[in-house]
Parts: sequence; C-alpha cells; structure tokens
Amino acid sequence: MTAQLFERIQQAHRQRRPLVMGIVNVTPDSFSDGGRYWHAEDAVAHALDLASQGADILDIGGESTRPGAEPVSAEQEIERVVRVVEQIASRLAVPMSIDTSKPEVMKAAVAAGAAMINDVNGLRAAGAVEAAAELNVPVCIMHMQGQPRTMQEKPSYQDVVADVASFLAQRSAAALAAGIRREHIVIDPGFGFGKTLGHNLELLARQEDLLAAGWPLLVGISRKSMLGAITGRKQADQRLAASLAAAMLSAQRGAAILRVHDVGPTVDVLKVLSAVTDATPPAASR
Ligand code: 8Y7
Repeated sequence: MTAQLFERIQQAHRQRRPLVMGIVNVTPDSFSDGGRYWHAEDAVAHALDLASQGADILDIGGESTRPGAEPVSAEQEIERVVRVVEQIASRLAVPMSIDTSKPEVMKAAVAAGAAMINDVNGLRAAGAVEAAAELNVPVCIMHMQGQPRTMQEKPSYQDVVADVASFLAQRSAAALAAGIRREHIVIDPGFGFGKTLGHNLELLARQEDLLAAGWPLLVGISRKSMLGAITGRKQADQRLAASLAAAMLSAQRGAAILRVHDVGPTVDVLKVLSAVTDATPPAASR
C-alpha cells in the first residue's frame, strides 16, 4: 500500500526532505470575464502540468488571499473548486489540498476528493476546527495578522518569531482539543500575511526556531512581494530565481512542504540539496 499523505509529510519533516506543493488557482482574474468553464478547464490543465513537473501535492484555491482581495461567498467558492477537484481526482493520483477558510468549502472539497486542508486563517472561522476534525485529513494552520484586505497596512509585533510561534501553539492546541489527530497538524508562519519585509526576513532567518514545537512546517514564499522588494522585480513572474533561492534557504532550515508556483525548478533545487546532504559526512567525522 502506498503511504498516506500524513505519513509522507511526517517523513519529509523527519528527514528534512521537503515535499513540493504546486499552486492551482481557480480564481477568475480581474482582466477576464471568461466563463466559469474556461477557468475550470484551465485550472485542471495547469494541475496536470504541475503534476508532470513532479508536484507531491496540488493546492487548489477558489478565493484570492492576496492583500486587498475581496471576499467571496461559500457557494461561489464551492462552485469554483468542486468541479476542478473532481476532474483532477479522476485524472491524477497526486493528493490535493483545499485552500480555504470556510467549513462548507472544506467539506465539499474533501467529499470531491481533496486529501488535505490549507487554511490561511488558522481554523479560526466558526465551525472550521470542527469541520477539519470531522473530515480527518491533514490540515495546515497558517498565521496571519489581520484580514487579507487590510493586513499590510500596519503589521506590528513584539518579536515576530515568538509572536507567530505563540499563535501557532494556541491554534494547534485548539485543533487537538477539537479532536484533530496530532499527526495531521502542519503549521505555517504565513509569509506576507500581515508582515513587513523585515518581519518576513526575520521569520525566514530564524525559521528553525519554529521547529521547536515539533510540527511539520509548510512554507509559501514563491513569487511573493518580499522577493520583489529584495530584488526590485515588480512583476511576480520575474521572481523565479529569487523564489528558488528562498526555497533552498527554507528547505535548509527544515521546511517539510514548499508551496510553489514553479514546481519543476523547485524539484531540481531540492535534488541538488539532497545530493549534497547525502555526500556530507556525519558531524562527528568532520
Ligand atoms: C500561502 C498560502 C497563499 C502561504 C499557505 C500567494 C493560500 C498568496 N500563501 N497558504 N496561500 N501558506 N499555507 O502569494 O504562505 O501565494 S496565497
């Protein structure tokens, strides 16, 4: 029998060999008013492409969580993602996570074939933690300060790493209390979600501190504006090299899952890291 997704995540965490999660957006872009079918087919084609590039997990999202994005209803989100999840499940064996904060969407997507929940809101919506417990799948609990629409206005922390770790400890305790299995919990510092460039850099530099709680860590930095700020590249699709450098740094600091747009190039980065790790003598003999 092939290993369950949670076992693969735990193994990636223990061995410090991250899985690659490919991003599949099912959100209509603001410049296009093309039919919903078109967007669904597009998303499925993109998922097939990411799978062929070596994605271990596909993250399916029907609501934009970018800074300034407007919220969508549960009905709209379900309409966008369920058909896509079903079509991918019928064509691919690659497990999917559902990127949502809404319990109704979690239930509909898992019924359609999703095998994991990715909640940027850390299971704080009414009914979310109970839904995740009932669905009995791995769940990523992410930290965010504020709400997507306004989170970048004035992010503020005492000590960003300690504050994020404390939030994640509280939310994972709430998850356990609601009956979510210990081996199903994954945490995420939420790069770019209510954080300045300085906060994001400190979180990446001190990423190992977040491993102390023992949970596998998911990291999403791919193409984010922090990389634009560092490199001066204003267009997100010009941030491949910066994204690969960040993926490497995060992998070296113990990430268990890397959430990325550019799956194939990230897989190559991880192969190089793994090859050098395999060739590194144990500390005692150095
Ligand atoms: C993250 C995420 C986004 C992240 C997790 C983007 C949905 C913004 N970022 N989920 N989602 N972690 N777990 O630029 O960092 O991809 S959306």
